[in-house]
Amino acid sequence: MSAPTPSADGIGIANLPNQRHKIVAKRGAHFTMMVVGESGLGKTTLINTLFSTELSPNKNYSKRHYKQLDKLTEVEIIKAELEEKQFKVKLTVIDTPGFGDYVNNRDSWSPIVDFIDDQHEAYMRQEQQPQREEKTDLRVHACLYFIRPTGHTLKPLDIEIMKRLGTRVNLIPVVAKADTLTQNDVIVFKQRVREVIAAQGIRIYQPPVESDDDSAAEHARMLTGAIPFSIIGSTEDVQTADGRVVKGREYLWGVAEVEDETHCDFRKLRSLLIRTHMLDLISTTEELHYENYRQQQMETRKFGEPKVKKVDNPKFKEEEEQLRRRFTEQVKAEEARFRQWEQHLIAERDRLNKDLEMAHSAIKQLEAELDNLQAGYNRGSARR
Ligand SMILES: Nc1nc2c(ncn2[C@@H]2O[C@H](COP(=O)(O)OP(=O)(O)OP(=O)(O)O)[C@@H](O)[C@H]2O)c(=O)[nH]1
Ligand SMILES: [Mg+2]
Repeated sequence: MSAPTPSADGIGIANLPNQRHKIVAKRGAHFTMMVVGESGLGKTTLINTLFSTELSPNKNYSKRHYKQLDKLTEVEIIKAELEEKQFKVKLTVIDTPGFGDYVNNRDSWSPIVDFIDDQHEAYMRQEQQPQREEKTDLRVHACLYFIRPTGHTLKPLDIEIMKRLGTRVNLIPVVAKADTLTQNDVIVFKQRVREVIAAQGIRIYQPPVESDDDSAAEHARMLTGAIPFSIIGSTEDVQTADGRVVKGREYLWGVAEVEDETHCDFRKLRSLLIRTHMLDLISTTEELHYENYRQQQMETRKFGEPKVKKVDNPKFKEEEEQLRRRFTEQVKAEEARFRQWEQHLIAERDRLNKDLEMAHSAIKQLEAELDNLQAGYNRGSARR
């Protein structure tokens, strides 16, 4: 049997040996990948590069390619169907809008984490239905996380997001725009990123090393060593100094080639995704990430009960806390205003009472004077 080493062309899965692969091969595979990262790092470009290098019409795949915009999350869903030797792959790529690079911008990335959870949730709910065929399934099998090629290290925001993603999906970190760093800087940067990932306990996808297959094990080790994959994305055909036409980016010093392994790890990444590890990504998602989600949900709610929406969503908690604070402040301000008004009323009442008393005593005095006058008048008229 042939080993799952990267073949020069073709999806490669059709050739895979073991039993599970045969079963999946019969049904066809449904593979969903997602790109995540700061704005402008080349996520959309990488997707297009994948499509224009691997899934081009001159390869013998049948391809249906359409885009769908999810209004709620603003993700773009691109679907394609690949077929090779009667082995079908339904490929779904989810392009997400990049978030800003400023600190504390939870609002922009928590929808992405929610999206992943929501797909698990939707699948779980469908599993609980009596008719369990024909499920719509957008569970993410591979999530590419784009790292800005700063040459320094991971940013706190990267660490925070990667931690959350790593516990939910097969997380594959990539160094974006590798052509903007020198080859040596890429090596150093990748090493630093690996160190931070290890130190921070970020979970990333590790290609499994098969003990019974030497060349596959070697391939897996080579892939693992290349993580985070450095990427050059481009859909442009450019001409190299030696006259070849390749996908790449043109510079004064020459061409940065997408598919040249000395320039970047694009081929390794593509091989992992589309050729050698697609089925492993699918089965680890089912057996590990989906199962984790399912178990967690089973522990926190009764069977069939709807998801308690956003209970442990930090963004929601923060908002709730802010609302509560604002509400308390408003109540306090209102109370103070009321007390002031009450005091003002009491003072006014006192003042009026005093006025009234004064008016009363004035009346009494006038009455007394009147009495006196009357008495004087009576005495006078009596004398006459
Ligand atoms: N130098 C270099 N530029 C790249 C590369 N990939 C993409 N770009 C350029 O970077 C810019 C942004 O690329 P996009 O693919 O739109 O980036 P994005 O991550 O999808 O951005 P958002 O959708 O805003 O999150 C474009 O001008 C691309 O041509 C790369 O590998 N190297
Ligand atoms: Mg984009």
